[in-house]
Amino acid sequence: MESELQKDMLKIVVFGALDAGKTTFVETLSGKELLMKGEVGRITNSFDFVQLDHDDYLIQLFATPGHRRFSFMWPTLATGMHGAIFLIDSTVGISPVDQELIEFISKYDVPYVVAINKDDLVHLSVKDVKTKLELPDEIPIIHTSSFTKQNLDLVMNTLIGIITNRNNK
Ligand SMILES: Nc1nc2c(ncn2[C@@H]2O[C@H](COP(=O)(O)OP(=O)(O)OP(=O)(O)O)[C@@H](O)[C@H]2O)c(=O)[nH]1
Ligand SMILES: [Mg+2]
Repeated sequence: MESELQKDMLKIVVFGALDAGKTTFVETLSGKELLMKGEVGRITNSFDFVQLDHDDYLIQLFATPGHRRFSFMWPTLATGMHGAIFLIDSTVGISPVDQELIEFISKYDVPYVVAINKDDLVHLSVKDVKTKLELPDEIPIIHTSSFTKQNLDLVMNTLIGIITNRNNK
């Protein structure tokens, strides 16, 4: 088996508004204790970090703070990322912070996947999300639940597939 050191590293960053479920997403997906869990009173004020062994890659997975007060962290965490996951909180719908975040992510020339999270509570339509965020056709939009693990692997595999295709061109 290839050792972790021989694998290519991918930096993937999870964005989303306050409480969208970013920390839970990273914890559930990894299934292990985070190397960094930067929260106080369940509000992330710095970042979360975990390292994952994924087939050909070593994934460095970060989650950002959603609170507007800590948005100064977003550019720092985005530096050098190979791809992003953007979480929407289905129980809230599309908020002004979502609009701001999608603009922010789009400025980086990296692939991203939109996850409509908390699908176990409220089901938002893909069409609605796509229209409200004015997403280009090529952006994958996937229903997820950080609680039930619904489609978390699919989100990660979809994003890694796009990054790999792009790197091979
Ligand atoms: N039902 C349900 N609850 C969720 C899901 N994801 C997260 N939660 C809950 O939503 C709340 C916020 O989750 P966090 O993972 O802390 O959200 P966050 O996006 O990291 O929050 P900030 O980093 O502070 O912006 C917690 O009570 C979670 O248990 C989900 O998919 N379904
Ligand atoms: Mg968090």
